[in-house]
Amino acid sequence: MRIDIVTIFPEFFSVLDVSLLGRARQAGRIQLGVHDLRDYTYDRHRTVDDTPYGGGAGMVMRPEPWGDALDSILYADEARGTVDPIVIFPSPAGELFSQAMAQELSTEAAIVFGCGRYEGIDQRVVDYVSTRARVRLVSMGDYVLNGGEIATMAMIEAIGRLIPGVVGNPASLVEESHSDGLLEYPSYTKPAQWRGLDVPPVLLSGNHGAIAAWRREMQLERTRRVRPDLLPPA
Ligand code: JBK
Repeated sequence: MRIDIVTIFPEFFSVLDVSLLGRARQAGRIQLGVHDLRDYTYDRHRTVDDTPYGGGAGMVMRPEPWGDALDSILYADEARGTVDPIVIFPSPAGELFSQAMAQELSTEAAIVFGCGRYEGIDQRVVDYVSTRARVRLVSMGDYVLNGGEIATMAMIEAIGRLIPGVVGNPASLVEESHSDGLLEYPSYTKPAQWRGLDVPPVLLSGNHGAIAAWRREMQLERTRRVRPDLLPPA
């Protein structure tokens, strides 16, 4: 998968050099391009924002550098033979990100992330790019961030680990929270007793049927208690 990022903080993405994703890049499973939006400005101060038409607090990102940066990335994709890239703008006004969306996006050949700052990007950037590529506005959740960078990082981690060969043990992909629509059961390891706290005896019983039933019950109990919204109406 080819991933391109447009941002005014390219240094943020140096963490993608390490860990699982870093190894996936070295193995050639993920190709990453990080682009500084300010490289597409032509004034002395490398200005990327301005006051909003119609008034209001905060600044809006001007369309020209965004248009040039995205044109350049989409052109390079075409020249490389990368087919049909999807462009994602992290935004509190977008559709909510989910494991299902991560699953869907992990099958894309190329994703471009546009990280806005300030009060957002001039709407014409989204409107224009929509005429050239598939575009999605995606939200990580209903809280306020300073920009799209951290949301992009979270999406890249969620998507990247679903790419075949990126996570060493594919079984660990199926057993986690959200992959079956329920929260995870609690996990224990050695020692069997610690600070007066015992591992639930069923886990030491060797009875695989009883263990599976107990884990299922724990998943349901946790989900009912903290995330009833995840349960089917019944
Ligand atoms: C938020 O993706 N988001 O959720 C997001 C992106 C940019 C700014 C934000 O406040 N929530």
